[in-house]
Order: sequence, then structure tokens, then C-alpha cells
Amino acid sequence: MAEVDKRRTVDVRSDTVTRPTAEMRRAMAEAEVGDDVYGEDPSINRLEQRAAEIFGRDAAIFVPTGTMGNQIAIKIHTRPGQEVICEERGHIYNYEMAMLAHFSGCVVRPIYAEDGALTWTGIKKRIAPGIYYRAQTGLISLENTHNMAGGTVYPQQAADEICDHAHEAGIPVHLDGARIFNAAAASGRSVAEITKKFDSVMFCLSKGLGAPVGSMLVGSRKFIDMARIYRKALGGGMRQAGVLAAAGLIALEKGPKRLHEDHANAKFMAEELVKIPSLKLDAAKVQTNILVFDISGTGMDSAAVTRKLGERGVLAAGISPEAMRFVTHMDVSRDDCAHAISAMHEVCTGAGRAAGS
Ligand code: TLP
Repeated sequence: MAEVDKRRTVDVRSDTVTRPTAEMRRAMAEAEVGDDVYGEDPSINRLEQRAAEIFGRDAAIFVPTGTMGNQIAIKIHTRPGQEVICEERGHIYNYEMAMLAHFSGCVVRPIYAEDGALTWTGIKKRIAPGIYYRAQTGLISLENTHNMAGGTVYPQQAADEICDHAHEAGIPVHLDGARIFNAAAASGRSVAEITKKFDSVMFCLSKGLGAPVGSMLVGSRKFIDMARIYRKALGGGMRQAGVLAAAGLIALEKGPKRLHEDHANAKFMAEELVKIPSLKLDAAKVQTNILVFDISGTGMDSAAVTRKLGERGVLAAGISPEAMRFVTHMDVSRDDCAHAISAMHEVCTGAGRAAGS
């Protein structure tokens, strides 16, 4: 029985925790900069152009966070007093501080869907009838990969169908594509292809792609011109932000190429976790870099499991009292994953065990 090495720290709380690589730090130090509020930062301009090119769109804009990107998109697509349809566990609904009510004056019409993937059939019945005394559906927002459903990849046909039908009904569709490059890597399709029917897409440089800061919004020229106005209004006009764009450019070019490693590591952990009888997880559903699993069979809540893992050098996060999430990323090696599994084994069964045995 292997004892867990308590001197080691493995951080699987999120893929947001990555530190910039040496190459990123060098590029940041040497970045050409200017005042981005005047549109004069060459590094930001290069990053925005590259993002637009990669997504096959007119334009893109750099924003400090994914949250700001999503909220700007919601503001542009909606009017106060409207509803936004999204999946019940969606980030815009649960983790963005009710900003869509605060900033856009809208409410969410949440709909639960297996694996976080709404279908047109599910959405159609929840679109507000065109009666003057009912709040109208202003926007549909999807999430790919779906974070809290366990990093699931949106079935392409379902996403395309939703966009087509929504457009026929005059409703725009936004994509929270914080981890869209993970979806692309898992499905073997390009981000341009899987996002082409959406009116706007937000993606994060600061998650699996490894940049320290930053997200992008992509869309039509008119949409991005509006986004520039709202970004400034929210205090997101960041002046010499080229120091961030320099890291972002490396994340955008190099980050996608290594995501399959994170996916293989997540799969490895899933296949090990299912061997712990008190945990509930469907390893076959782990498609990308996120594992969400039920710990209620351990007799502990997630706060207790998190604390015990922490004592063994594993930083993890509970997403409810009964469920936990592990996220793989570029600062987590296969060995680190094995360490996390051994720690989990020890916490759940009270015994040490080497992963793989
Ligand atoms: N997600 C964070 C937490 O907020 C939950 C994480 O650790 O996963 N959309 C999705 C799908 C996200 O997962 C996140 C961040 C965001 C948007 C917001 O991005 P940031 O943190 O840059 O505002």
C-alpha cells in the first residue's frame, strides 16, 4: 500500500489556476504596447485579429474575464424585461452574480437538460408566447463544453438545430464557449465549424489554453463595435493591455494543441475513481478535462472531503454538498493525477493505494 506523499501539491480545483509558461512571461516582458482605449495596442490588435480569423468571423474583442464577455453579449442581444433561456446549471445563471438581471434587466428561464445539452424540442415549449403581457424570450445561451455537467461536449446537431430554429423565431443565440477549444479537441472539429451558427461566442484564454488573464468575444463587426462600448462602460478599457495579449497569443496558438493530454488525464482519473465504491461517476461520460462526481456514498460532505484532500496536498472543489469537481490542466501531470487518486482513495476508504493497481 503506497502512502500519499504529503509534500506534493496538486491543484485540480480548476483550469483557471495555471501559471504563465516561461515563453509567455518572456513575451509579456517584451510585448509591444499602446493605449488600447485608442485602439493603439499592437499586441491587442494582433490577438483580436487572430481570434477573428480562427473563428472565421468579422471581428473579436479582448475582455478581462469570461464573465464580462458573456455579460456584454447578453446586454447587446437583449432588452430590459426579457428572458434568457439557458441550461439550469449554466455559468451565466449560477456564477455571474445575477449580472444579467443587474446589467441587462433580464431574468433567466432555466431548463434542465441531461449532460447540460438543451435540445430545440426542450427549448421550444419554453419560449414565451408572443402575448403582450408575457415577458419575451430575448436570447438563448448555450455552454460548450458544459462546465457543471462535467465538461460535456455539445452534440453538434442539437446546437445547429437550436440556432436554426431560434433564428427562424427571431431569437439570437450566444455561446458561452469558455472551453470551446476543449470541445473542438474532443470532437476533432475546428472551433470555426462548431460555432459558426451562433450570433456571438465568448471563449477564455485563461482556462485550458493557459493564459494568466483574458477572454475574447467574437462576432459580427457591428456586434463587436457595440461590445467595445459596453466593455468601456464596465471599466474594461485596459490601456497597455498588450502585456496580457502577448501571453494570450501564445495561449491561442499553442494551447489547443495540448488539450488532448488534459483529456487523457481526466479519463485516467475517471477510470480510477470508479474503482472507489463510495463514489458515483460515469467514466464513459468524461469527454474533456472536467470530472464531476457524487461523493454522498462516502458519508462525508464535499467540505469534509475537500479538507481531507487538502491535508494530503490535493486542492479540489465541492460544487454542492454531494458533488465534487476535478479539473485537469497544463500544470497537472499524469503523476499528479495518480497522486490525487491515491489521496482520494485514502480519504474515502481510509487506506493508501497506488493508482493503476
Ligand atoms: N468558471 C470557473 C468558475 O467560475 C466556476 C471555473 O473554475 O470553472 N463560462 C464558463 C463555462 C466558466 O466555466 C467560467 C469560469 C466563465 C464563463 C467565467 O470566466 P471568468 O472566470 O474568466 O470570468
